[in-house]
This record gives sequence, C-alpha cells and structure tokens, in this order.
Amino acid sequence: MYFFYKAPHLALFANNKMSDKVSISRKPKLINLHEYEEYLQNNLPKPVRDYYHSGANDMITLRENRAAFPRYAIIPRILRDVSTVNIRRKILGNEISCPICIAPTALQKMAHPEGELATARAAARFNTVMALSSLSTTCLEDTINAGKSIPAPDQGFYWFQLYAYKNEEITRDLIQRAETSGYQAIVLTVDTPMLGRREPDLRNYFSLPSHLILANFQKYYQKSLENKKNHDEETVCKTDTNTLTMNTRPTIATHKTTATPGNNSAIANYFTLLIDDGLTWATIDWIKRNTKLKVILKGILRPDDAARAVEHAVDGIWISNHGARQLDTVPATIEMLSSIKKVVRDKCEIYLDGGITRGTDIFKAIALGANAVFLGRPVLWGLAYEGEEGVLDVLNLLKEELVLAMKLAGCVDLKVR
Ligand code: LAC
Repeated sequence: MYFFYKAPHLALFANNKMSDKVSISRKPKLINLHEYEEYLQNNLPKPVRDYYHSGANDMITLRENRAAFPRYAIIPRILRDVSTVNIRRKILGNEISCPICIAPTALQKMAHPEGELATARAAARFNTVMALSSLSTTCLEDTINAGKSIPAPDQGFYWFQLYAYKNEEITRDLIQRAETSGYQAIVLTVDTPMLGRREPDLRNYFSLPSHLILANFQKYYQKSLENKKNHDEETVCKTDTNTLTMNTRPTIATHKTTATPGNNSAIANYFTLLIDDGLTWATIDWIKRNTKLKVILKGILRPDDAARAVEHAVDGIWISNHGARQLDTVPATIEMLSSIKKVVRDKCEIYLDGGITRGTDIFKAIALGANAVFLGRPVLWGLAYEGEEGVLDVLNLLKEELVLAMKLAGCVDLKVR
C-alpha cells in the first residue's frame, strides 16, 4: 500500500492493528549523488538552490574540487580475500561507523522544514559526526537534543562550527553554550574574514526567507524587537546585535537600502558587519583558553599553516576551501592533502571536505592521509529530497560505494600501509 508517510490521518491508521500490514511509503532511493543533486536543483526556489550551489567568482575551484578526484587512479590488488572489510574509525576518540561525517552548512531549513533537526537525527542513526553551523536555522541546543533523542545503539557526535564575531561576548557565549549542551569540539572557520563573492546571490538579492531565523541568536532577535518599539527601522538595524538575524524586517530594510551593485547579498553584508576579520594565531590560543572542548581549524590549505596549527596544539586540521565559496582559483582540497599529511604526520587528525560525490573519492582521501571526510552539499541534497531519511540515504549510499571500492581495490581496512 502506498501513501504519503507524513499525512497525519494515515499516521493514526499506521498505529492500529493493521500497521504491520502496511508499509510506510518512502520516495524511491536514488541511484547516485548526482541524482540527489539534480532533485535539489529542480525543486528548490532559485535563490535557495543558487545559495547552496554557488562557488566564488567564476567557480573555477568549484569545478576543480570535483575534477581533481578522477585524476587520481586506483590501482587494485587482486586475490586478497575481501569477504570482510572493516570501515569503522575512531575520530577524536569516538568510534564512528565509517569515516564519512557531516560538514557544517548554513540555513538548512531552506532545504527542508526540519532542517538541522533531521540532519542531527540522521547523524545519530548513521553513527557519525555532525558539525553544526553557527548560522543554523535550529539553535545548537535543539539540534544536539534531536540527535541525542535517537535510541542506542545509534549514536551521533556533535561538533560546533564557530564564526568568531567582532563582539567577543557573542563568540564566548556560543562556545559556552556548545560546551554546556554536549558538543565535543569547536570547529573554528579560518577562511572567512569576509564572505567570498558569490555572484548568483548578488543577482538574487539573497537573504534568509522571512519565516526562518538564525536560531542561535534568537535572544538578540528578541532584544531587537524590544528596541524596535522605540526606534525607527534604520536606527535599529545599525546596531550590531540587531543585524544578527538576517530575516528581521529591519535587516531586510537595511539590505535593500544599502544595496549597491556588488553589495546586495544580505549574508555577505552580515559577514562584513559582524564577523571578525582580525583573527590571528593568537585567536587560536584565546579559544583554547576559553574552552575545554577540542579545537579544530577548518579552512587550511597550506602545509606551513598546518605546521603552525600543530604548534598551537589544535586537535584537528580540516583541509577545506569552504566548498569553493571563498577564494576562487585555490587548489582542490584533495590536491593539498599529501603535502599537509607529510608535515602533520600523526600529530593531530586531518579531515577533508570539498567535491566528494563518490565512494572512490573517499577511498582516495583516506589513502592519502585523511582521518575522515566531511560532506557539505550532498547532505543538503539528501535533506531536500526527503529530510532525515534522505540524509541517511545519501550517507548510506556513499558508505556502500566506499565498501565496494575497497573490495574491488583489494583492500580490507582503512589502514594506510
Ligand atoms: C557560507 C557560509 C555561511 O558559505 O558558511 O555561505
């Protein structure tokens, strides 16, 4: 029997005695990640799909992130008894089902009404790490609680991606809340002193849809509403905290009134106004002093920066070019992995994101020295397709592809020999 599983009247029906005779219908699983991507491209509103898809400028690095993987060939070994393969991994001391984790992506409720809640539950069911964006549309407390509500033995591990704000109190507050609510690591993004130039967002006057908020800043949003009673819109939107939510009427007003050619993305304006462009290595020491959590630097592309990060005793180096959304024409992440691994060796863990669409891509990243890979856009594709189930399907699909790649390559575990 085929029915839409979210229809409330049928949920009642599913609870009665006939429930074991009816199967809850699901959308068909798609064959590969390209099909999930295509679904998002065909089904979300243009400003949303453009925001998720865009890379910076001419999107050279966006294409390169993907194009670089096939340039590495796998040379298989034969006759290796691949009847059992082991893909479990320990990441920051926690065992996960395989080295496929969830990267932070902002504004997930634009892809699906359950947004980050769905992703957090899928992370637990897949037994992996989810890194939550500072710019989430669900607050960090609700997100981790959703993940923790999934019964054992499923278990997710949650990291918090941090943007450092010009206003240090906001940064400190985010770190504190992440710590109190059970996150295990702070992932500091270090490649975004300003937002990269994403031309489709500029064309679309991209701003957060008005029914959504940047949920981690709700308290500031409320404050802004109180202030709004006493000020006209323009005054309100000029204060720091009031612009923390991109969707408040005042912010949209600012966005429109300040729009000039090349300055008409609300999120780009948000970064210019609020995010600290003065970070240095001293910031890393400051963060380490201000948290008991593990600290990971996301956005490293150079071996010398990786060496410096090791000197500052970080727990993880995340090789990333921010999904090719920041500085165009930087190299594909996979191209930098070997040289970074050479300097880091086993002094801390190494993660990589960018351009992964196949199990063979993951196999190559692990072979070249990554402890795990993180998926950004593919998670959004799954989320757009079918919420929590869609995210889980995307993760499982890549896991199956990884196992297949290993077996065909004559490889039974993920140890680099
Ligand atoms: C982006 C930021 C918000 O890439 O991470 O859009």
